[in-house]
Amino acid sequence: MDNKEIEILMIGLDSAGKTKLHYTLKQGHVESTIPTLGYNVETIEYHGNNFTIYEIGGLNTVRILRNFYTENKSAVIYVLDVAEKERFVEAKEDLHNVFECNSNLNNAVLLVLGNKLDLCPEFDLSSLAEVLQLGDLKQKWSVHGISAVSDGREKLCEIFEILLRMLKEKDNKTE
Ligand SMILES: Nc1nc2c(ncn2[C@@H]2O[C@H](COP(=O)(O)OP(=O)(O)OP(=O)(O)O)[C@@H](O)[C@H]2O)c(=O)[nH]1
Ligand SMILES: [Mg+2]
Repeated sequence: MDNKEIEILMIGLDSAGKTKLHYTLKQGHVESTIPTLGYNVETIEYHGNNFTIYEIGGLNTVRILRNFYTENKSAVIYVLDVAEKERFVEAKEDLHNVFECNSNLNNAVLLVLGNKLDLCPEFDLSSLAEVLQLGDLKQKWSVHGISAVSDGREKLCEIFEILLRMLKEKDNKTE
């Protein structure tokens, strides 16, 4: 299989766990995080592929930055805190807003990560498709559960396997 250079936009509301996930993927661990007041970019090598993740701070005032980083993105990772149910509607609106405002992302695949599963292990991930109204999106999507705190790097790297599979399926369809 050819080695791939894959650019990813990672977004989600503030405090969803994006930075925690990003640095655990990159370094294997991270002690503590502070709200991201801009963006972080890291390239992570996985099985010969380079995944460059552009992670944009989720605070209301920072979120707008993501609109400048949508070019050449094959995938969007949307991180959601499953323990913060009172913000699900806000997350749904945020997610749809991103795709409505950025036609660059029309062809991207979407991976929704239900994060902080350690806080509510009984959470029904399959409910997220409806909660976030994923069926209304034209992008190909998938939902996966994680804990950026208790899952190790190896487990979190399943995300890359899922993305590779989604991108391959999409390529097969458009050939
Ligand atoms: N229990 C638990 N806490 C988590 C998890 N992921 C992140 N956190 C905590 O949630 C808080 C916010 O995490 P961040 O990674 O800084 O969140 P963020 O999405 O980057 O937030 P912004 O930079 O504001 O957009 C931190 O205190 C993390 O330690 C998780 O899976 N489980
Ligand atoms: Mg952050």
